[in-house]
Amino acid sequence: MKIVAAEVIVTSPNRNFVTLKITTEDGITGLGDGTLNGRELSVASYLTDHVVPLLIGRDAHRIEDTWQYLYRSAYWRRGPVTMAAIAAVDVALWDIKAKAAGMPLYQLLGGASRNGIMAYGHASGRDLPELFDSVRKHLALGFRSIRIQTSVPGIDAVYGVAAQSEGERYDYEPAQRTPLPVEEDWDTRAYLRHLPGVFEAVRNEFGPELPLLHDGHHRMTPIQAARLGKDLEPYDLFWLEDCTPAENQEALRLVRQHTTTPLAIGEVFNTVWDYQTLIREQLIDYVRSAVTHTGGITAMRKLLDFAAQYQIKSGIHGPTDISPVGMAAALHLDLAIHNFGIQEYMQHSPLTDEVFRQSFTFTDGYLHPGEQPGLGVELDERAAARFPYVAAYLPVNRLKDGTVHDW
Ligand code: GCO
Ligand code: MG
Repeated sequence: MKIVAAEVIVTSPNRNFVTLKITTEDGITGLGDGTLNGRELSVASYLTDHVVPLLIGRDAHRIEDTWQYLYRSAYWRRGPVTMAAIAAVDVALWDIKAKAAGMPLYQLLGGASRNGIMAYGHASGRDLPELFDSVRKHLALGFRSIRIQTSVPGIDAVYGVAAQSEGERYDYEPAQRTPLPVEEDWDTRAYLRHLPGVFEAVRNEFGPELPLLHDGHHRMTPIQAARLGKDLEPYDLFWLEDCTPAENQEALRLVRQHTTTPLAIGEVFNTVWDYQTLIREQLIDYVRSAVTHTGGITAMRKLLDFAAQYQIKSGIHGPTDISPVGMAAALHLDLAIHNFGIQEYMQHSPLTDEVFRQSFTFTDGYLHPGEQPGLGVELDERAAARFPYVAAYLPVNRLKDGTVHDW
């Protein structure tokens, strides 16, 4: 089944998305997500200038061969731009194969291993009443697992809190449409003092059963992360995410020696190599990669199979900067694998849903990819054309003295 066309579509219904559409000689089309928040046009160019010409005339059924061809032939391996571009091709080819088979993609991946996919939502607030309201709002939406982010006294703008606390749930978008990145500030000692009290209050208000998560966003040193993990133990977290900048994988040994709080890492990683030490030494509990940033279904499946040998589970990245196409790919994989843990889910805006028509559902805390052949997502190209690309930047974080910090 020859590929006759491949087209990159950049659209911005509230936020930017990069989608690859592949068409085969018998008219089947497949969609892949290549969105890299704040660096979207690099992936669009990588695809248009360097990948699309290689796809024309190839057999759409040869997914593994195409993956290896794109990964190895470039010579320059790994990196978020390359791996997002490969993911876009890979997911589009899986979409085509499943449509050709007349099955939802999860069937080709081995069929369902569960009835539904437990999802967690993002609650946040500048103070406890606002945070409690946000938790209640998420419970009312059906969420049964909730991430808790909060402001810290003395810090003016904490990433992921300010943007979400106003207005509707889909307002959370860390990339701002400003000419320069927004600057946020940070003080790790203040954060370490404040956070355990927040979790104590949330537990007192909502009881012991609700699974609670927290994202440290790479801001701590190993010894600070060890202390936070220990201080949070009484509140029984489902996970503490990205506690350190984990490209230093060995650093996690120290954190692990000090705390039994489960650890989740990897949304900024893009290959299995980034996890070698973390998985082999069982230094983490959940793999946070996105299908969109880690070379697609083909590569994620291998990564999660490797993790499964060490009882490490999936926690696939699913913020709104993963398009509905990337989300659907994650959901088919979540349903099929044995070592599923949890799925992050932040609903997209109504405008995004107008451009990307989806068949996945969210009921009583559980997602399901639906039964349409393929991924179950269609792109309305006329609607997409109404929303041209708008430059947007992720924030910069600075310590009180002005030093640039992780965010
Ligand atoms: C998460 C993430 C996101 C990222 C965002 C960057 O856990 O969902 O930390 O909020 O910051 O994807 O583009
Ligand atoms: Mg995160």
